[in-house]
Amino acid sequence: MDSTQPTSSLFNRRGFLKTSSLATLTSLLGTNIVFADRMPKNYLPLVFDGQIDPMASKHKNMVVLNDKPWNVETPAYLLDDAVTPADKMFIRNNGLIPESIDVANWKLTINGESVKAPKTYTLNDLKTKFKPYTYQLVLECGGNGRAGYFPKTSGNQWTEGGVSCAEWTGVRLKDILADAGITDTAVYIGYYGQDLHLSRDPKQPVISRGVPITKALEDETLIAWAMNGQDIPLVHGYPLRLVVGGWPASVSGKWLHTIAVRNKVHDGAKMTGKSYRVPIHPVQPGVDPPASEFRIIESMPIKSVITFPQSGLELPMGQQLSLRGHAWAGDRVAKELHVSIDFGETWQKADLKAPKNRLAWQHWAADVSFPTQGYYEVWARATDDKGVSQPMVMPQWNPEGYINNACHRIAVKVV
Ligand SMILES: Nc1nc2c(c(=O)[nH]1)N[C@H]1C(S)=C(S)[C@@H](COP(=O)(O)O)O[C@H]1N2
Ligand SMILES: [Mo]
Repeated sequence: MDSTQPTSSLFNRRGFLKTSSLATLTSLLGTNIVFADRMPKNYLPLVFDGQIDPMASKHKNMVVLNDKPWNVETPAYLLDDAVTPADKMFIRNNGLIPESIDVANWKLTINGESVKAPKTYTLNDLKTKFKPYTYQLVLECGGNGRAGYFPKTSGNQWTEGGVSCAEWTGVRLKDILADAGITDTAVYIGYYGQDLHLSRDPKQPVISRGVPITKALEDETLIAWAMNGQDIPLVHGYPLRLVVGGWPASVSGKWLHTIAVRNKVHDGAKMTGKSYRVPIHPVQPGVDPPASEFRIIESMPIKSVITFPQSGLELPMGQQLSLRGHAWAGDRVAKELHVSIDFGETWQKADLKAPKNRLAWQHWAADVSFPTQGYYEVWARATDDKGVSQPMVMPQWNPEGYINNACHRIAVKVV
């Protein structure tokens, strides 16, 4: 477990709450404290004794890939909900969870070369001076699927579960930028969050990424303070987060305090070098070209997941199987989804629903029958509105192991 004490500055040495309110505790816990009104004043709930373990508020079958920093993935069958609940949402941290969140004084600053004048907003300004919007937005880590590449690439070995689709509420970034005033030199935005580098050196940046101004100004690009109708859980960016659906989730900055409007491509931590970039031209697996031959990953590729049943199901002979899952396509829309039980030889069309809103994932379902007893694999393959489909086994290999959108497969034994 992480040896740091992410809540230490919230509590004094005797474990009494220093700053805060029930709202903070609720957010840290990811749920309400029932009978909170009967808790002794300044009482420290047991769960906070020692350190915050982000797994305390996660489903027990979540898979820890790394605990320093925390990287936790969701097994595909746990992604079955229409909207991903907090306890089944993957965690991808590059640094340490912030130790003290001063909600009462939290501010968002808009600055950078291409704002008319820097401007600062309190949380209350954001909540009261702008119109709030709620969208379901897919956040998929650029490294999701990395474990499927051969030769193996370094980094967290995500399988299928570095993806979520929660319901985010906040204000449109475009409304804030209109209020602050930007100039026509604006090219990109970059975010800054409050997390600490693993070295605990406050001068070392953790991650500061962004998107072109056109993507930043889309209706669905939110500065969010709520997830699934509640405060954003601490580990997912409490109290404020940039949420940009359809692009690598690394552009959705957690613990957000500043957005810079840049007159050039943002050059913050993990924007440069080979981070979140792939070779411009296809490379032979294992070949790592110089950084100048890489491009920034923008919209994520078409992808889908089978969320029911869990791989390994034993099904009685003669019984139909009702499969289901989700499909998403970055900035595009998934148009069709097909399933195969014979290693891709023949395909059966599934029922694929429209997204709840742009950049939300889409639910699909299909009933399949198996001709004989024995071992089968069920494959799901989505196609986007430009006719691009998922590769069946492995897409173009790349040195950092990004954007593996190969078909998800599950094993079924008919007995
Ligand atoms: N401040 C900050 N924002 C961040 C990160 C981070 O380490 N620090 N990780 C990014 C990456 S790489 C991903 S994939 C998503 C993960 O979001 P989640 O942990 O809420 O699922 O957050 C992004 N935003
Ligand atoms: Mo990520």
